[in-house]
Amino acid sequence: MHTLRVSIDLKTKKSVVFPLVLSGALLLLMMIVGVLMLLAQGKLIALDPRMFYKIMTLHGTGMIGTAALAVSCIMWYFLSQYVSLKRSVFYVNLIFFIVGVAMVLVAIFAYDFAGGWTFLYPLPSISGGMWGKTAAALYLGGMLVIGSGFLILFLEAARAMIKQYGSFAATLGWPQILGQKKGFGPPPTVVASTMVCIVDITAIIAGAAILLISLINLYAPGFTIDPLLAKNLTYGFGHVLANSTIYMAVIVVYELLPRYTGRPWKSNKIFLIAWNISTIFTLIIYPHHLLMDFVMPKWMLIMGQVLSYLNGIPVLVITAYGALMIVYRSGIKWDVASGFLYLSMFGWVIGVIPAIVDATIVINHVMHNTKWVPGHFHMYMGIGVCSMLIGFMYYLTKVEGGRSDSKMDFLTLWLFVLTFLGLTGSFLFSGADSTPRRWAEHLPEWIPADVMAAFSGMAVTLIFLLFIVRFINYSSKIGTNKDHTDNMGTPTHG
Ligand code: HEM
Ligand SMILES: [Cu+2]
Repeated sequence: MHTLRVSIDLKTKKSVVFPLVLSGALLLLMMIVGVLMLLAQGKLIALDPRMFYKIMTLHGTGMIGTAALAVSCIMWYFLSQYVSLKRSVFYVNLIFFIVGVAMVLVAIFAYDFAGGWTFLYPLPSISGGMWGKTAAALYLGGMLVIGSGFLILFLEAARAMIKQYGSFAATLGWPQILGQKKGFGPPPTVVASTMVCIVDITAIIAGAAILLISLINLYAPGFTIDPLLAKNLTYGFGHVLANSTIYMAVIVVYELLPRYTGRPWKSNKIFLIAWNISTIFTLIIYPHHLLMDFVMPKWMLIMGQVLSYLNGIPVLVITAYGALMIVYRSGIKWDVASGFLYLSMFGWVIGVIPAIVDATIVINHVMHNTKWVPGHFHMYMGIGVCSMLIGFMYYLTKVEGGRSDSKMDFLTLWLFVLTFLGLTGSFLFSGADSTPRRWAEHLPEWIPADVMAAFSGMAVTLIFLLFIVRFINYSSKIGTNKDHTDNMGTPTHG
């Protein structure tokens, strides 16, 4: 017996609505900004290079930050079923996020900060006259505020899980892996949330350290840090935070595909081992961003390369395989939400392949600063993470808000995937053609792919606008729908 609804209280259900609307609006804005960059690179509009780097900084920061906020709603929503979370902490993070975003916006548009979302030391303080101390301080401070909000959120999730299950060893299923306990480990959502807490708390602490040092360095230039250590801390933060979005988002797949098919998703031994491996690897593979820094210890670079091959693979394989198995001959009745969740697997798989290519040291020396890199991460962020998010939003408005799927919803589902493939395909093409990334000015030979990307990007943006309108239209009804049976009742689906 199963129902599509999740048994958590109404207030928790409603609490995710505003952050999801906010995230949707911000993602849309960032997409428009992305299209502007492409139009400029493709010489379809004239954009002052100074403005290009400002909006490039905005797009990178805004996309990663907003994606993290949006998928943290997925984690919060489903984790609430198993542990008791303090809702006030969820709101505190939201407030920190809004304050931090405001600081970042002021830094970029009022004070001209354009140092990139990676704020690589010592660039924020040495801008060659492009921006001043206030700009850098507001940007770094804003990032620190956003990071602190997330830190509090993950600490709360960690606290609640440890209270419920005893320890992280238990939530990662060590007793089952070691054979001390028979049967299945904790629910997949708890396993995934543990992983996310471990990697993100570590990442944010590394990030906070380098942000604070950079801030002090702004006002006390004598206070310096070894730039290589700074780069390690920065990527230890940036890589992990960006990467962890997919591990938060995938929770929606573990929770909903079983509800759609009436088959449980259990954490068996292989599942648990895969998540344990990915926990460690996610933390230690960031040196793949430093493959060009020849002064790095060689063993770290080799580790970064070899483990990058393996990093996402265990979780990706058990998840994609698990999704196939759970759906196979289940008689599932597809709707738009489950369609998105299924397609997200595809986005994740195809997004990882170019990443593996890039993580090879010899290839990386040629490819790393080309558009190949944005090509790969736009694939798994766009078709992977965004599809999981949109699937969650469609699920909420349907099951909790009484919306029903229209033909248009199905059409936009396919158009989203196809146009996003067009966008990322153009990026990969540019990369293979040796177009550098992060350049405002492109050579004539590079322009056709930019134009192709610009038009695909415009289509993606328009379709995403439709999703957001659809969500907002039904968002106020979330929690009020009585058509589907309540959690304790009899099933209406399956
Ligand atoms: C319509 C959709 C999108 C468009 C048109 C777009 C466009 C772009 C462009 C043109 C760049 C700069 C490429 C270069 O280096 O030359 C870029 C970079 C980037 N994008 Fe997107 N993007 C889109 C969606 C996304 C999404 C969904 C995410 C993540 C959730 C994302 C995250 C990033 C990041 C992190 C960068 C790197 C910024 C940097 O190099 O500092 N983008 N995007
Ligand atoms: Cu990375």
